[in-house]
Amino acid sequence: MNEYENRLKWFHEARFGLYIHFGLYSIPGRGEWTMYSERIPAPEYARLADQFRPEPGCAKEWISAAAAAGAKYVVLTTRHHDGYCLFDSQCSDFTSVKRGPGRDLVREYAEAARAAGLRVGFYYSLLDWRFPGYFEPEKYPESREALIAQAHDQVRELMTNYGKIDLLEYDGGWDSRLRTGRPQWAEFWRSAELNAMVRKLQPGILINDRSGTDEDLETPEQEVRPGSRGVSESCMCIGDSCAWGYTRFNPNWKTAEQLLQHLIQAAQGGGNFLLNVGPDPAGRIRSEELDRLAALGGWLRENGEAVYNAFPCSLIGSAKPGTVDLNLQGPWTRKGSCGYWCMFRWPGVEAVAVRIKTPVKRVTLLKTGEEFPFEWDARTQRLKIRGLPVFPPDALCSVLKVEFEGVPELGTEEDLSRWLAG
Ligand code: JFZ
Repeated sequence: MNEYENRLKWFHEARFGLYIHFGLYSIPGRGEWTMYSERIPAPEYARLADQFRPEPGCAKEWISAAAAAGAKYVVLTTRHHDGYCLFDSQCSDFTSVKRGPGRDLVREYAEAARAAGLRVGFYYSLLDWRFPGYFEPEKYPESREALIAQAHDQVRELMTNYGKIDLLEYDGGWDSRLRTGRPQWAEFWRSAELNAMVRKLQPGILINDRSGTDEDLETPEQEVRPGSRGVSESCMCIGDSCAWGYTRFNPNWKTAEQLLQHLIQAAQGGGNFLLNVGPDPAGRIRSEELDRLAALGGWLRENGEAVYNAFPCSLIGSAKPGTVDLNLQGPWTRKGSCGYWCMFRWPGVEAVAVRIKTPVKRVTLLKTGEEFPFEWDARTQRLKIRGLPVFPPDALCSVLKVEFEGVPELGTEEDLSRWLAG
């Protein structure tokens, strides 16, 4: 195992994390981009801090929700694009310690997560809308330099004052007019230097690629997709067409079935799923979100073996949620020589998988261990599982665990018409 794989070990074991977007923007309830999208002047926006009174113990509630969901790590917005820090910062007065609740919410969060055995992730936005030098760096060079210095100083604080941090998720590395690419972002923020400092302070940490340098993780948004450079962590909102931060009148929620399909899809690609909640101004996670998290947790308690530390499987059966897939029942994940056939669409009493090259030893229903008779032969490469229940044994997704004689391999078909003759 090389050094990178070693650092990634917990990440693969985890597969599922809870993302928390919390800040002053929860008060208007129109999402975390409100300050910019409504062009709210900085002093006016800052007054939200005086109304910001998250309930005591809210961080503990986030962590219980994450644990109940079966998530193995959490990521909190320590500071979003509006510049308001949920932590104590020496280089800013716009923090939850100095203005508003008078509490270090990042500390409460990190302590609660560790106490519950969850890995700790910090989201940090490099850009800060309060700086004219972010929008017009040539015109306001002093502001630009102050912004970059703030990023370096605050990342240092986050990496120094809160114990062991497992994951750093940068965001907001782009330029305000989206004219440049990742190499230019890295140059602007002096990201190589920044990340060298982070790794010195937190040797085991995983870092995403949004400061412009490649680092450890890619973070696709609102879509589950394997990484092209590094390992992927796909992040997603619980609703569609809502924001990441609290969206008071959220028009549509994804179902627990859809969310689970995304999670399984992530595992099938060898990556993680980071599912977002946006607590309300009191810091409470709303019931629509809690219900979905609990449903996922219930499923994971019985079927987690198919997801935690599971890796890609070469067998056919991938169905990307939100698309139509005429091929079989759903994706396979794999651990060693075990395949986990995650059936989004239960087939009824008989399930058939094709192009199975590796001999099959045993087939069971993952959640009960009940064994089923099967037929497989090397000539047809068809696996036929019989005697299954008529109705899906799990309302969300039923998993058949198939034990093979080796790592399952996909069979080839040189004459694609051969099956016609039997
Ligand atoms: C960013 C933020 O602007 C947003 O508010 C939220 O925090 C989200 C998690 O991250 O939005 C992005 C960042 C990157 C992409 C898209 C939206 N991207 O790479 O496509």
